Amino acid sequence: MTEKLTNIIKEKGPIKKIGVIGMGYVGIPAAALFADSEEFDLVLGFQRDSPSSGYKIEMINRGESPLKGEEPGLEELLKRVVDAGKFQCTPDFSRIAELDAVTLAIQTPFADPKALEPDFGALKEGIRNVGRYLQPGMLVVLESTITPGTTETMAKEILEEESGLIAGEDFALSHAPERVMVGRLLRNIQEHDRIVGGIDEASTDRAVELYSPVLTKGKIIPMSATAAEVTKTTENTLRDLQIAAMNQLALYCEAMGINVYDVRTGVDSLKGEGITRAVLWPGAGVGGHCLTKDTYHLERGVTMGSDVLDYPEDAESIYVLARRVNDFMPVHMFNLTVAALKRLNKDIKGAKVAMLGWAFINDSDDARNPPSEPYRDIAIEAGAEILVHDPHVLEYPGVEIHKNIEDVVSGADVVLIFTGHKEYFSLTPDAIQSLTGKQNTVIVDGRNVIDPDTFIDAGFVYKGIGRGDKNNHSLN
Ligand code: SAJ
Repeated sequence: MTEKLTNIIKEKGPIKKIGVIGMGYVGIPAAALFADSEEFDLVLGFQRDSPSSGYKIEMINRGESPLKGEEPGLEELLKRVVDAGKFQCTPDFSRIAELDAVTLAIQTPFADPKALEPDFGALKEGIRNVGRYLQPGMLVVLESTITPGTTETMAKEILEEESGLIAGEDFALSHAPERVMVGRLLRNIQEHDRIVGGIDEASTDRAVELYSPVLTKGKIIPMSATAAEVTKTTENTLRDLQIAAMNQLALYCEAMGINVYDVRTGVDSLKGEGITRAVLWPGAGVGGHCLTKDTYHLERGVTMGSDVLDYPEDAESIYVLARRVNDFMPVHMFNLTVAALKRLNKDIKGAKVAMLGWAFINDSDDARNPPSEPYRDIAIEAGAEILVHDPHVLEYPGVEIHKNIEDVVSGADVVLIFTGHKEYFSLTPDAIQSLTGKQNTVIVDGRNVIDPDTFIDAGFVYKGIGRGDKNNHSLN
């Protein structure tokens, strides 16, 4: 920590004016909550006036949220702070110069999911814009999910290069990762504990001053910037690992002819006094924009580490292995499909497959990195004819999403359940049989939605993830 920065900040006084860069599902609620606090006088939301998202500027300045879907409390909060003149949206990045603190909440997607290289292009542009107008004593906070080491290296370098100022001496620099879930944005920001990590103590302290006023139930957990980056990527990496542990167990249970859900109930019964196991759920795969990428951020971060990693020779990272197990599940769904058809002396080639569920998560329209996509790709490759139903997903590039389940199931040889949408829990053998018109329709349950015996007794050829006790049932 340098005296110089501490003195400049003391001279500047408490944070009063804040900027938020990136008017998306992280930036908008964050800006509105800063504006709603008595501690702060003005919040500026910065949005490029681009053809694709420039419309947000006008909308936000009318007090309307450009975010899709239900966000409890956000519309009213936005209206209130805009009408009070405490929050406004602008494309004029030069106004950064009048602020005390700036946060950046800019997406860091994969440039190409196969390459697993993050696309930091938009984030770098945002950081460069801040650097151009950076003033002594300002605080800069990165909220995006980033590879551990990014704040201390890439962000610091760009800000210093653009401003001619020195991080940790002339300005404060921190990382405070977002932990919000669509549908509960405001509540998550207010109630989740907030990880706040500075490149030095003065930066951490200034970021603690910025975030404390918006927390209700949540508390601040201060640490270094790199520890904060590792915390964020690790919380998703460990979740992915826990899911992979259950997916691997499901595959073992199928091989051993037992029901993974009996085993899960048994293991989960060991509770309390610190002996609880985090047993998640096996399924048709892991999708979304968090768990599919954060493991690779963590893995890349460790290569940027200061010391050589001491690790068992030639052993693969368990985290990367977890990703491989989870990415295998759609392939396993395909293998179950082929095995079931074989029991009817049918081939996947030319088979009509009805896929129920495209979204990566139950009862949602979010179809980012859906496990259903790799299944569809390999099944089409193998010559199957695929129709996709999803009650929530409206469209997806290159895939026709049907809204009428009858259109998708009629004449099908195979019915697949890929997403546990609540609509699918009421599927009955008769309804499906009358649509498929088949003596023995194949049904493959990827999300433990249907009761195996109900369908087996009605003549279906059943396969289910983890259902080793049912997957080789006798045919009626
Ligand atoms: N999944 C399983 N088995 C499980 C849980 C999930 O197969 O037991 C699958 C889901 O079907 C889905 C994928 O994993 O395809 C991801 O599901 P998710 O519930 O983790 O949802 P995400 O990807 O939206 O994760 C977000 C993360 N939140 C943030 O990044 C702020 C994650 O850290 C949260 O733990 C998670 O939400 C949550 O708990 O809701």
